[in-house]
Amino acid sequence: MRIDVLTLFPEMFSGPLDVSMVRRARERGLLDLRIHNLRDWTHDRHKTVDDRPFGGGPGMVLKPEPIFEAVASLSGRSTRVLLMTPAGAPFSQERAFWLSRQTHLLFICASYEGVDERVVEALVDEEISAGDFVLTNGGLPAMMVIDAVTRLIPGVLGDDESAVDESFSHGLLEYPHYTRPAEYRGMRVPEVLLSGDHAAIEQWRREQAHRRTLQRRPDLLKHF
Ligand code: JCQ
Repeated sequence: MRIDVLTLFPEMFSGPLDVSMVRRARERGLLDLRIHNLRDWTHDRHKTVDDRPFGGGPGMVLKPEPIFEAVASLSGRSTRVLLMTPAGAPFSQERAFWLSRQTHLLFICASYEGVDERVVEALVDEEISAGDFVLTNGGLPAMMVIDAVTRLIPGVLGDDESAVDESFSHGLLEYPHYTRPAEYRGMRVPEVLLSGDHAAIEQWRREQAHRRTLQRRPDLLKHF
């Protein structure tokens, strides 16, 4: 998969995408990730990317011209253009899986100021929200989506790791996990996990997942 990112702060993207599984995916050629500075598509001396809003009001708005030119130069037949914004559809594991089956994603990272609506109308396929809060710019949400999508690209996760995913795709929160030692500072691992009774273990985990989901995220149980 190829992923292009348009941002005013390309420096943000070094670090999170240079470690762990995203790094491995890039090294193995499963992910071709390219970070671009939106200012590279300006033509004036000051590399102007924003301007005052028509109708007045506070803040600035990202101008359409640099974004239109950047998207034209970076996108092809099969490009999916994504805009990170609190006004978008909430991101989800289901959306991550769908995006992981695309061949080319292009992220537009706007700022709190927002972007000229003609960009949304003419260029953007999908507006995605990382949650109900406002950030200074869409860089962190884009990195979040890139991380969630990358681990689902076929061949990135090992078979062992892929199984972990299933519990969330089943729509429940994960059951609690334990490792050695069986007792630590007086805290014991639940006996059933030490029993070797795989049917009992499976039942316990199912119950724990349901109980947790009911307690913490009852909204998730609507699917059941
Ligand atoms: C994304 N949750 C929060 C902020 C406007 C495109 O317009 C805007 C973009 C941003 C940056 O993204 C976020 C965000 N998901 O703050 C305001």
